[in-house]
Amino acid sequence: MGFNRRNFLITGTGAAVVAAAGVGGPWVRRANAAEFAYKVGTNLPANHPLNVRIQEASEAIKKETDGRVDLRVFPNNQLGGDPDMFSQLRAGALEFYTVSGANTLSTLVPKASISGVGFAYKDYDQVFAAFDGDLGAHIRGLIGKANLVVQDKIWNNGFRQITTSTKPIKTPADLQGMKIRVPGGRLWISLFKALSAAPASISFNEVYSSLQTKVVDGQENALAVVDAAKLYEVQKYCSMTNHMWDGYWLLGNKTAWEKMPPTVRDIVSKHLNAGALKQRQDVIQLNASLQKTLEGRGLAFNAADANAFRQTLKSANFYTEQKQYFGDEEWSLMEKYTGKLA
Ligand code: X2X
Repeated sequence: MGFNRRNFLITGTGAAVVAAAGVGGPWVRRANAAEFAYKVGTNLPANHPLNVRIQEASEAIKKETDGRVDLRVFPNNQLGGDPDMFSQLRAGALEFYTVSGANTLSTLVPKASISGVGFAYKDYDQVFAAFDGDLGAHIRGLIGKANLVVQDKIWNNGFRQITTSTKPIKTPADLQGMKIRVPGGRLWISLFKALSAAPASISFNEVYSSLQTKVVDGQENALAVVDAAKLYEVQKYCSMTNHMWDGYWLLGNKTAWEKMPPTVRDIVSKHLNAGALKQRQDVIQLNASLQKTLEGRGLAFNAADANAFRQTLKSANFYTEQKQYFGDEEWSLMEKYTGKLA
């Protein structure tokens, strides 16, 4: 067969049909990979309700968007410690990231750490009234100004307790000079310095080993985290101080977020926020029931004198200094829910 226009066309068509039926072209891959395949980085082990509920939301999102959005959860610092994940998020290498307002987020948005003021919020009702109310709206506004996207509902890390390998912490005197691991960000350092401890900022991915090797004597976290991260293996005492509440904002990279059409974004937010509401209850229940389980795993529990701690903080001018740091507007937004602190 000589080369003529007719043969060329037939051959051309045939090649196109073969390619479309075969594997490997981008037009084929699009049929089974999501249009928005996004990662969610977290610092907690996979079995913690934070990850379980994000995973569940991700499945609902995939279904309702007909597979267009696929959020893959990377728990347990698989993508790096908090400072690493935060940089990845800001650079666009990570699309979503959960972070405590008092932890790494506060290095960019200092006032987000107002969620962690010591002995401020009385109980979970007060916390969620504040963060679903005017205080939360204000903080989300500041996060937005820092060019990050934040979902409306804050996730529950819980009220924090102190664990040690050395002794029970019943009053502030027991903390005197104690080397205690705290997360990054200024709030934790000011709180534990005001209580005369020796706080050291260490990323969560290094907490277990720093307790095991006794780089620090203790740490503080909610029982759900002590359990999920198996900190009971390297700690002896758990003091129920409830010294601060802590919560996670679910942050998004703005460019990645805006690539999704508004109707798709609404579906994503709807399921993530519904997941947060369920996760809050999961953690409340876990924190209420875990003491028995953890006692069974060898942790010795004791109560702590919350009033003595609050008095020490007052005498150390902790509240007056924090008020100055946060400013009148933020401080009164908080006191609207907590009552007067300074
Ligand atoms: O780093 C911690 O201790 C943790 C897991 O509670 C936070 O993310 C603040």
